[in-house]
Amino acid sequence: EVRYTPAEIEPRWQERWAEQPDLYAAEPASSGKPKYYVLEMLPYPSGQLHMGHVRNYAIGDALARYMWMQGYNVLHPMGWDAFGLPAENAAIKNNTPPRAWTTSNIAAMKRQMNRIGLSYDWANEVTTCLPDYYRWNQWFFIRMFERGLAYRKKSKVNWCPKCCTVLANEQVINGRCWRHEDTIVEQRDLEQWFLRITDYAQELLEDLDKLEGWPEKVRTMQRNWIGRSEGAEVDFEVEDATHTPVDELQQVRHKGTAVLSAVENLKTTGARITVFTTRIDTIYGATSIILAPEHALVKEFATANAELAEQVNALLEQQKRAREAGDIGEIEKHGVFTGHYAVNPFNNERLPIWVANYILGEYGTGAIMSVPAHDERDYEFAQKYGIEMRIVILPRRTEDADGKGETESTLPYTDEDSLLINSCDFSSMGNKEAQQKMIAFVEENKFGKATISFRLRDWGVSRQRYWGTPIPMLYCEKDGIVAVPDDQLPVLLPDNVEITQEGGSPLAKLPEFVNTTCPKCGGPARRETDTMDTFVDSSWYFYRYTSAKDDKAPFDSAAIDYWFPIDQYIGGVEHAILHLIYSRFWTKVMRDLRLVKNDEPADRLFTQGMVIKNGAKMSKSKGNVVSPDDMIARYGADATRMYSLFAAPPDRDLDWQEDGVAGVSRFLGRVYRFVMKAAPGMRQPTTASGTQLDAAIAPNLERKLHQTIHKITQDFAGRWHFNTSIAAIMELLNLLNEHEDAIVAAVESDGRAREIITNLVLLLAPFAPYLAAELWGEIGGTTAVNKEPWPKADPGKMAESTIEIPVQVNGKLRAVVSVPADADQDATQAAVMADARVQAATAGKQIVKVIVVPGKLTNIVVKG
Ligand code: ANZ
Ligand code: ZN
Repeated sequence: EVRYTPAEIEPRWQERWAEQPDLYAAEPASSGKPKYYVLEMLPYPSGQLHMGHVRNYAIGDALARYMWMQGYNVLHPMGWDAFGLPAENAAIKNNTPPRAWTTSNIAAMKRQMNRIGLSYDWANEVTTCLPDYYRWNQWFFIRMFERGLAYRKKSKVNWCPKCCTVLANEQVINGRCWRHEDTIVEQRDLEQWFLRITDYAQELLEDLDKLEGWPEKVRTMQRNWIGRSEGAEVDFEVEDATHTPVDELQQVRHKGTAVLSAVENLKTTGARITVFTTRIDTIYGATSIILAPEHALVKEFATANAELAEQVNALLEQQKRAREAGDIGEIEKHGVFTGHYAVNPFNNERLPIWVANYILGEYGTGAIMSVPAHDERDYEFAQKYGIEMRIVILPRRTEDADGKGETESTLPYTDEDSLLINSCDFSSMGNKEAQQKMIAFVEENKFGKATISFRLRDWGVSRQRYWGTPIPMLYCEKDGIVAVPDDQLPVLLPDNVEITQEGGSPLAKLPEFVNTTCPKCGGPARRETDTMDTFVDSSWYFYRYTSAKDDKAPFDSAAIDYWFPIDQYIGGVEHAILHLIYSRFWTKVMRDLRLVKNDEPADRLFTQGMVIKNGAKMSKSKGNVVSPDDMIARYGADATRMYSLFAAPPDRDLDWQEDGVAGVSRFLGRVYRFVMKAAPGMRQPTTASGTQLDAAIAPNLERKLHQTIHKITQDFAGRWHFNTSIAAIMELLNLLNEHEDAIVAAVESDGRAREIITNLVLLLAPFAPYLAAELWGEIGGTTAVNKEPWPKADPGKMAESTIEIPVQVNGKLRAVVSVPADADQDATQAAVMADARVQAATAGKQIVKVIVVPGKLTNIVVKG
C-alpha cells in the first residue's frame, strides 16, 4: 500500500522548481499571447505569514495557475511593503537596526511562500525599502512638486502619540490611530507636505462607475469618502454696527415677505461671509449666519471682545475633544452670538452672526446660513438658543399638509421634493427649479456661485519617522524650497540613525544628512528630514513589477501598455479606502505625466474574507493564532492551502478548523493512492487489445468527469466558489473509487480510462500543485503540469441520460421516479404510473387527472 507523504513530496518539488527560474516567469509582451495580470496585495514583512496571507495567496495562486493552463501569459509577482513603523519599534525593543530586521523577515517569509508552493515570478520582486525602488518615490514626488501637486503648508494635522508621527485623515478611524485602536489621535499644527489628491476628486468619483469588476461595497465606501456635494456659495455682507444702531431697525415687509428686520439704506463693513449651502432653495428661511470657531472673521470679532474670545476658545476646545473622541459629527451643540449682523442678499434681512461648535472650519467655507425649519442640526441649535424658525418649504401635496406641516412638532421638514412658500418671487416654485433660478440670480448679481464641495482632503504625506523614503527636498536661505536634482537621486536613507520613541524626525539629528549645498546657488541648504507615508510605496509598486530592474525609469512604459490594467487584484477589504484610493490617484497622476495610458490600476478587485478561529479574528492578543508552518508540518502545504479554499467561499469569513485540514489531507491521500494504482498502466504505451471499461459504466464516469470540469471552469469564470469546486472533485473521486479496479485495469487500452486519470490530476493542479506535479510525473507526464492545457468539458458527454421526476399525489410528494432525460409527456406518464410507490399511493382511488410537466414533475389528482 502506497502512502501519501507530503513531507517527502513537497520539499522535493520545491527544490526542482527552484532550479527552474523560468517556470513562473512572465513572458515578454512580444510573446503575442493574451496576457493576464493577477496580483495579490504585497505583505508587510512582519516576520511570519499568518493564515490571512495564506488564504489571500492561495486564491491568487489558484487563479494564476488556472490562467496559465488556459494559455495566458500570466504575470504573478510578489514583493515587500518594507518601510514602516514596526521596524522602528522592533529596533527600539531588540536593538536591531530596521534594515537588518526587515531583511531577515523578508527572507523568512519568502521561505514560507516558497514552501507553500506559490507560483511567483521572483525575477521581478519589488522591495520598497531598497534605494532602487524608493528613488522612484522621490522622482515621482519631484514631478508632482513641479506640477504643484506636492506642496507644503502649515496645517492642523492628526498626531498619534504612540506612533509619534502624523497620520493622514484616512489613517484616523473613529478618532483613533489605524495601528493603535486604543489610542486617541491628537491635533497638532505642523508644516507638512501634501499631495493634491483633491485635484482628482471628481475623476476619482466618476471613474468608480466604470469599475464594474470591483465590489459594490468598496465603491460605495470610496464614494462616501470622496463625498461630493453640489451646492452654492453665497456672500452675506457684514453690517457696519457703528452705522446702524440696532434700536432704529424695525420689522418691515420686504417685497411682500415678512422678515425679521431690514433697513433701506444699509451700511456694511465691506467684509463678506461666504456660506456654502446645498439647499439654497431655503435661503428665505435663514434666520442666522453661523461661523466655525476657526473662521477668520471670528478672530477679528474676538480681538475686540475678550469675553467672546474666551467663549470661542471654549468652542474650539469642545471641537478638539470631539474630534479626538471620534464623534465630531454628533457633538453636543454650543454656540455664542457675536453681536454682529450680516445681510441676506435676497431680501436685505439682517441675520445675527453666531459662532458654533458644530460648524467645521475645514469643510465648505467654514460658514453656513442656518435654516432651522429645514435642517436637523440647525433645528436643534435654534431650539436651544431660541432662534426664530421660518418655514419656507412645504410638501408638494398641500392637501396632505392641511396646516399640520407648519406646526413645530413636524419640524424640521427636510424633504427635498417640495414647494417653496414665503420666498418672494420664488414662492410656489418646485424646489429643484428654485435652486436653479436662485443660483442664476446669485451669479447674475455677483454675490456667489454654484460650487461643488468634496469631503476628500489633500493627502498629508510627511512622517516624522526614520524608516521611510526621504522626501527629496532642500531648504535654502536664498532660494527657499528646492527639489533635489534628478541626477542626485536617490537621497539615500542613512543607516547609522539613533531611533527613539520621543518623536521628532530621527533624521534631523544627523548633521551629515541635514547639511548640504543648494543646487541652485551652491550655498548652504538644509535637507527635509521627514520621510514619506508608506502608502506612497504601495501606490505604484505593481507597475514596477513589470520591469523591476529598470534603472533609467520607474518602469518600462511599453511593458505597462501590455500588462495594464491589472486583470485581477486580490486583497483585504481593510484597504478599500487607504491603499485603493491612493493607488487610483497615483495612476491618474502617472497618466497625466504620460507614463501610462490606463486611467485605473485594476479592472477587477476581489476582497477575501477574514480567517477566524472560534469566531474571532486570529490575533496574538486573542491567543488564537494558527501558524501556517505548523499546519504545513502536520498536513502539508497542499492540504493547508486547499483547506483555505475549501472551508468557505473566498469572500466569506473562514472559521479555521484543524479537523477540516486533516480531512482535506485524507482526501488528497485517496487521490494519491488511486492515481498511483493506475500509474504503472498509464506509463505504458496504449494497446488496442486490452481491457476496456464496461459499456454500462463508462458513460456514467465520463458524465461525472465532464460535469466536474464544467463546474470548476464555471467557478473560475464566475464567483470563485472554490469550496464547491473542490467538493465537486471529491464527489468525482467517490464515484471513481467505486469503479477503481475497472478503471485501473482499463488504463492501458481504454482512452476513456486514461482521460479520467489525466484530467483528475489536471483538475487538482490549481489547488494542490505539489500533488498534481508529483502525480503528473508518475503517470508519465514530462512537462510542467501547471502549463498543461486546462481540460475542456464536452457538453455531449455531460448530459444526464436519466432525470429524477418528483411525483405528487393530491399535492403530497409520494415518489421520485427515474425517467429517460428525453422522455416526452406520454413516456413520462407511462414511467410514473408504472412505479410501485405511485401505484400504492393511488390504489383503490379514482384518478381524476394526471398533470405532467416533462423534465420537471408529475401531479396526480385522485378521488375516493
Ligand atoms: C443651508 C441649509 C438648509 C443646509 C437646509 C442644509 C439644509 P453636505 O451635504 O454634507 O455637503 N454645512 C456647510 N458647511 C458646513 C460646515 N463647515 N460645517 C457644518 N455644516 C456645514 O452638507 C452641506 C450642508 O451642511 C450645507 O447646506 C450647510 O447647511 C451645512 F435646509 O445650508 B446647508
Ligand atoms: Zn540656494
